[in-house]
Amino acid sequence: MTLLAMAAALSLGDIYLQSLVPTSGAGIDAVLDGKIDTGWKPEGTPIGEGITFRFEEPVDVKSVEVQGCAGSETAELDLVFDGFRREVTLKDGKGKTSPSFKWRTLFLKVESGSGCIAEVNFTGLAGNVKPPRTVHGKVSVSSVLTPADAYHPGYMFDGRLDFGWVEGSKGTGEGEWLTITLDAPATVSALEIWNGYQRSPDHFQKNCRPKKVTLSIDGGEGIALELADRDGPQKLPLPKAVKGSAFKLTIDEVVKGSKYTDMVISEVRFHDEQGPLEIDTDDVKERAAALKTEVSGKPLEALVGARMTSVCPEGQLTVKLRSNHTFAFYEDTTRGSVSINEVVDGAWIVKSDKAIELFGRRQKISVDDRPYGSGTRETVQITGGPVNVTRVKDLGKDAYAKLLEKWKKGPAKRHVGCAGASFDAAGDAVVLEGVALTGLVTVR
Ligand SMILES: [Ca+2]
Repeated sequence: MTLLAMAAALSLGDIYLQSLVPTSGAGIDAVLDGKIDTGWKPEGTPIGEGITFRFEEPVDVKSVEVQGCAGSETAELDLVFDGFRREVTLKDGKGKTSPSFKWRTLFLKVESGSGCIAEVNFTGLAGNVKPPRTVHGKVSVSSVLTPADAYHPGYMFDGRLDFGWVEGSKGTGEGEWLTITLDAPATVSALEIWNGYQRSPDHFQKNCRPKKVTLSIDGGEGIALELADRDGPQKLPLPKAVKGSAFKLTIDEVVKGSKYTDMVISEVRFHDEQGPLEIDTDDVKERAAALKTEVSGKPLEALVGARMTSVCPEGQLTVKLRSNHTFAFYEDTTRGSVSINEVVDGAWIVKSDKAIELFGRRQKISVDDRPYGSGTRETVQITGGPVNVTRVKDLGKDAYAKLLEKWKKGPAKRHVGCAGASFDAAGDAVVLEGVALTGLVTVR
């Protein structure tokens, strides 16, 4: 062993991820516990589901090795490193890839197979990769914008940068507060805040974000802190580390949004002497349980967690509504010589037995490859609104015939131009109709 190798071996420690977030499903820490008999499995249809691994700093790994659970001997995965996609095939349950660049965020996406992942191993790092360190606590806030399922304070601690707490009082958020009460006291040396609404630059600009805040620990004297007006994380060191369990953050001054008066914080983390500390709250789990109760016995129940795809091949639409109130849909269209790929994701809520509402962002990539075409263009915008969700058979023959007539005159015609879209063939299919989302889909 060379001196360098010895030094490296001696310095082996644990590397804590900043975030480890599954799109759905519980027990995500099992993919990093070193045991092949424990694993993570998404809820519902596995295709399109996945896990986000985000490191504190860019990493230079030698390889990423994935081990499927027993029964997942073959599967196709996409490993997306900071947006760069590598295909990985599990053979005899194993597969790996070696990104040849530094990256910070990996999205492991299931393309086929059972979706059960037993282990993910990162080689070439000076330590073992671990889930974020956590401390359990409760959060309360001065107000929440309606609907709370889209904006509740638990979203400040869910590891997702695109979900946050949105206050719901009149005004622009000055005087609003949040309190975090930890089960066990922690010695906090800094706060880390993802300021404003970081779902997209559009969301960030249009909503209010804190500028000056006061932190009070266990009712002690307030510590004044100031945030920069930018997205990404920002670490706010305290003048000295303070041990406590009740942390109250009051918003004293905001930067006003260009469109909305709502103030947003996307993510909050503590730092103690060992590094970042994630706060584990029950909000997201409780709301997922409440959603299951809400849709129980209703037509929506069969759709939650299921993968819905277009009835007609030309439709090119895939929709997923998850029980944790997140959704994603993918739509590919062609207009003349321009091909358009759209991904829409965000939060969804139940509006009624026959309608949902979406709150999200639309990421649109259009490609025009003609010699004088506009090339590749990418835009991200706020989108959402109500969407009627009705089974064809519940709509009835006459109403469905009227709908077909209307759709055939517009862009939705590609959803109904095939034999499978006839009333008799499409009985169990679902009509989705709204500004952000329209199509005829079925669970496959
Ligand atoms: Ca969040």
